[in-house]
Amino acid sequence: MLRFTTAGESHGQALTCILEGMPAGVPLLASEIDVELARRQQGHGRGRRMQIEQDRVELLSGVRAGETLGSPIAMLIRNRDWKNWQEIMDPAPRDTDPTPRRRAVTRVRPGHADLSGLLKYDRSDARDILERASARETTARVAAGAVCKRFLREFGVVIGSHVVHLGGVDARRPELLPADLNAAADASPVRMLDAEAGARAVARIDEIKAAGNTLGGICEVVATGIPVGLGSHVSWDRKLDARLAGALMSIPAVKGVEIGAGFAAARLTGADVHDEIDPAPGRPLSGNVRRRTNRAGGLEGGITTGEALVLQVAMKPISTLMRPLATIDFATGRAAAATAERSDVTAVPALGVIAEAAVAFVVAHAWLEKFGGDSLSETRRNFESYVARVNDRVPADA
Ligand code: EPS
Repeated sequence: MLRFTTAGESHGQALTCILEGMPAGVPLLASEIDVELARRQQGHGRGRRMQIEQDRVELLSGVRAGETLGSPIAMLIRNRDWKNWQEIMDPAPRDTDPTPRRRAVTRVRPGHADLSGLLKYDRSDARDILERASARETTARVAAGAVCKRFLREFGVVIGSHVVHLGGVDARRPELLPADLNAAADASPVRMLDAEAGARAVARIDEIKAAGNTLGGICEVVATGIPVGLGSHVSWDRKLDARLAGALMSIPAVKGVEIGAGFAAARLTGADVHDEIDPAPGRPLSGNVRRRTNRAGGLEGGITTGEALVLQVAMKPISTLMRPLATIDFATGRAAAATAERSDVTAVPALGVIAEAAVAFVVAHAWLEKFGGDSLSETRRNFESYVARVNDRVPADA
């Protein structure tokens, strides 16, 4: 079974990730993972930290001569900023340590994990919480997702994303998405496909930055090349909708996920929502049919339909404001202005890249559940024999 875990603090030595369950024989280069890490660092509205870091992965295990071995893949991404934080983050006690250590955070930020974490973990410096709650951790998730993407690419699955809303600015969604969605989105400083809206979003970010405030937004993730039949209708925890939503909701600051038409479907009638089906010979991945529309977002009954997976992910504004909100000082119990740590004005352009990684992991997990083998070739045989069977079920000349 495919699984991964990450470790690492935002200003610690490094972020790490162990991904286990990837079959042997998947071509994999560190440079391919680095491409995804670099994409995550982009976007107008990021803070100074992204100028310090140039995230690069070191493959510590599980890969040899450019191919996975089937053993756990351990990945390390060093924090360049660590050299500025050693004294603050040193795992060992230091004789010269003041109590608390320098840069202690007690003016807890509304919206961050600071206060709830302090109370839950019985700490007195919110740095003990925020270092792990920071979205820096998503670097390690993107590394895991990059390996999953590389695996899925062997089968023709492509996962991309773009920003559809940022801080009050809606981007027009083209009827037909560009053939290379990520190339088109990555060319925009806010990853929007609508250049005019993109320019307005950039101006809005600059305006909000000057006001010491922050912005949220919405990304759309699209995955193509997935056959009918991943996930299952039979039990709650096997429904792919639930797994996708769970993985996406676990991204820091994400507050909502929609699948296909999402919440809008609840306001419409059945005739306006459900995707009618036509015969379509030559589409083996969907059983030689085509939905006239894809309001279901590629999922019916918790199972993929063979149409594109389409998901939207909503992120709230970042909770570190340079013009801080009212809070309490945990050290004194008195009213105070929240800590204003260096942060981003918005990370919505990066959200899409992180969401792609989350979707890649869930799809790869479901893929291996259905077609799983210890090697890529075994997995491919299982996949091909299943697709051949699906292809036979609906007569091509129906
Ligand atoms: C982030 C690194 C962080 C922030 C941001 C995401 O760097 P630093 O804390 O050193 O400025 O830029 O973290 C947050 C938005 C947050 O709320 O913690 C990154 O690598 O994505």
